[in-house]
Amino acid sequence: MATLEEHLTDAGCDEKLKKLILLLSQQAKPIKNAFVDKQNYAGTKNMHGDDQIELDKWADELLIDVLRKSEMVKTIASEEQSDIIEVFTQDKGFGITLDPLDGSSLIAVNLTVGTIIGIYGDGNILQKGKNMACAMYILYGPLTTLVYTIKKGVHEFVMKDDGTFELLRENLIMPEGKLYSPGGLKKDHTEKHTKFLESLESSGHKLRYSGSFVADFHQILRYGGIFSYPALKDKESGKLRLLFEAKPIGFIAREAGGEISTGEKDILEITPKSIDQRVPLYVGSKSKIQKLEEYMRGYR
Ligand code: AHM
Ligand code: MG
Repeated sequence: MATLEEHLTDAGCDEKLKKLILLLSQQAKPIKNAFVDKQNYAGTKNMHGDDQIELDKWADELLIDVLRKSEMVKTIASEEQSDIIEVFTQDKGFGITLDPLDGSSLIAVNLTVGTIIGIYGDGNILQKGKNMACAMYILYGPLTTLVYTIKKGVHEFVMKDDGTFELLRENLIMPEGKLYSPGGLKKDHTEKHTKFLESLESSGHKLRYSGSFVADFHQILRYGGIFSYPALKDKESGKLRLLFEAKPIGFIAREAGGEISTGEKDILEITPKSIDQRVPLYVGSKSKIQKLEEYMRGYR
């Protein structure tokens, strides 16, 4: 089975981008190993008001430190940091977005969490998601796996004991599927969203929701269906963050034949105004996103 490095080479990946993806993949082992010792709350909050877990902060600092030293990166934005980090580079350098540990409330209950990464070729992270050079995530579950796309298919790798990654599945395509993963409290859902969820329920869709977006999305990617974290009655933008969560996951979904939408428009077409922007989010099989948009327009 091909290693991640061989796979990137065979795909004709640009040498610098390959080096960067491999560098990021090498952080999976130290992060996974740190789960044992870094379970406590750090006693701090991030800019979104979430309590930071020790491991969250540690993984954030590790990734930022490694990227700063890489001499390949111009800008870094992390869900755990309030400002964009500018790094001096000789040439143009990449732009990176990081959700160091998505789903971190699940660390304490030993459910799957993950690192979500977006890579922009020209250092500008405040541009449309469709312009990304690469999106990837690492899942820390029973296996540690890595999913990436450089717009040449979506591929999944598994980490071996030495921390390197080996191909598990190539060219993932999201099936139509019958799962739904609904975020947000039912009492806060809008009428249109509720109607849409009821249509899924009455047509035999099964509810699967863990509270870790990246893990819930991975299940949708493999088995098909739809994940939602919608606009809520008192929070029009929902919960999930455009830069750190929506764009990279959407980039992977689209490449696997799926779609991502706010319910009204394509998330990969949104130019972010700020790094902490939130967005109502639906991601899943193409026909389900089409149906959802019809519900949102009031056509159903
Ligand atoms: P996090 O990045 O701080 O972990 O927050 C994002 C998480 C997502 O992974 C998940 O979809 C959502 O928050 C869960 O929220 P809720 O607890 O409202 O279901
Ligand atoms: Mg997150």
